[in-house]
Amino acid sequence: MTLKVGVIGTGNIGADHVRRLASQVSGVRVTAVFDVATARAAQIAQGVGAVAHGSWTALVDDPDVAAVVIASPGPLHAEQVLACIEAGKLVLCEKPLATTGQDALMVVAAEVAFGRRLVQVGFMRRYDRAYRVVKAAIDDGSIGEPLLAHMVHRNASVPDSFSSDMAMTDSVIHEIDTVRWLFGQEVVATTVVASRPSPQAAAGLRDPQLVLFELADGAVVDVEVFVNCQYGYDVRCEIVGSTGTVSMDNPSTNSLRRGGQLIESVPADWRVRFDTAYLDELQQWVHGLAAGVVGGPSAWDGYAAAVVANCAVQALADGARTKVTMVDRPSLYA
Ligand code: NAD
Ligand code: ISE
Repeated sequence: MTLKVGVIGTGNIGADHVRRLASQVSGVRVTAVFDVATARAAQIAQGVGAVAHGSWTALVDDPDVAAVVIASPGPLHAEQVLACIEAGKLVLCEKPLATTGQDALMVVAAEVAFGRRLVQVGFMRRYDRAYRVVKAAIDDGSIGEPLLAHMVHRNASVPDSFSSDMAMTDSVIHEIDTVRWLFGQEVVATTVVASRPSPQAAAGLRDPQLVLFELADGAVVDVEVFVNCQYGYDVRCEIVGSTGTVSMDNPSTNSLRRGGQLIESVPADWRVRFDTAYLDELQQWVHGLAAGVVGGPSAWDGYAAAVVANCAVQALADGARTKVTMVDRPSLYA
C-alpha cells in the first residue's frame, strides 16, 4: 500500500524532503503541500503531482493525506502537530518538536490522550551510519563504561534572524537528543558560558558558546556550538569510556595532496553531511508505518530535548549551573 503524505513547509529542508519522498523513498506518494510562500509551494507541488493547499489546516484535513511531514519554522511545530493528533494523522515533525518545554508537553499530553503513538521527531542523527557506529561501540561494551563526551557543532553561518536562544533550541537540540540516545540517560543539569562574540556573528548573537551537560548517572558532556565558523559544517564527537574511546569525525568528501600538504574537504552544510541519514530516516518511517509501527524518536524525546534546551538558555542568562526539571515519563513512552 502507498502512504499518502502531505508536507507543511517547503523551505530548505521541506523541499528536500518532498524531493526524497517523491523520487528516492519507496512506498510513499506526496499528495499535498502547503507553504505561506505560495508560488514556491505551487511549483514544488506541480513537480511531484501534488495539490498545493491554501492553508496548513486544509492539508491536515485532506482525506488524501494519511501522514504529515512538518518542516515549517520551529515555533509553529507544536500547534501543527496538535492539529494532526486531533485529526488522527501520523506525523514526522522536523526538530524541534517545540521551542518550549510547555508546548512540547501539550503534544505529549495530546498523544497520551489519543492512546497510541502518531508522532516521530526528526532527530535524524539516530539514522546516521557514523553515529550508529558510536552507539554500537557504547552498547557492546567496547569502551567500557561511558564517562565523558566531547562534542562540536559548527555551522559555516546562519541568517541574521538566528538568535542566541536558537543556538540551544535549534542547533544544540541535536546534541541533546544524541546524548540522551547514546548514553540512555536524561540530562539533569546544564551550565553554559559564551565566549566573546566572533566578529562574524550578527550584532547581539552570543557565538560561540560552551555547554556542559550532567547526566543522571553522573557522566558529563561538553558541547561547543559555533554557528558562524565560516569554513564549513563541522559536527564531531568523542565518547570517553572507562577502557577506551570512540570518536566520530566529519566524513571528508575529498582529499588533495599537493605541495607537501594534505588538504581534506569539509561538508558545506547539514544537507551534505546528513544526506543519507535524512533518506534512511524517511525510508524507515514509511516502512514502519506500512507495518503499523510508529518508531524512531518520540514526542517524549522531543519534550525532553526541549526542556533541556530551555534550561541551557536559562543557564546562560543566569550565569549559573541550572537543574533540569521534567514531568514523569508516561507509560506510552516506556
Ligand atoms: P526555512 O525557513 O528554509 O523553511 C521554512 C518554511 O516554512 C519556509 O518556506 C516558510 O515560508 C514556511 N512557513 C512559514 N510560516 C509557515 C506556516 N505558517 N505554515 C507553513 N509553512 C510556513 O527553514 P528550514 O531550514 O527548512 O527549517 C525548517 C525546520 O526544519 C526547522 O524546524 C528547522 O529546525 C528544521 N531543520 C532541521 C534540520 C535537520 O538537520 N534535521 C536541518 C534544517 C532545518
Ligand atoms: C539546523 O536547523 C539544523 O537542524 C542543522 O542540522 C543544524 O546544524 C543547524 O545548526 C540548525 O540551525
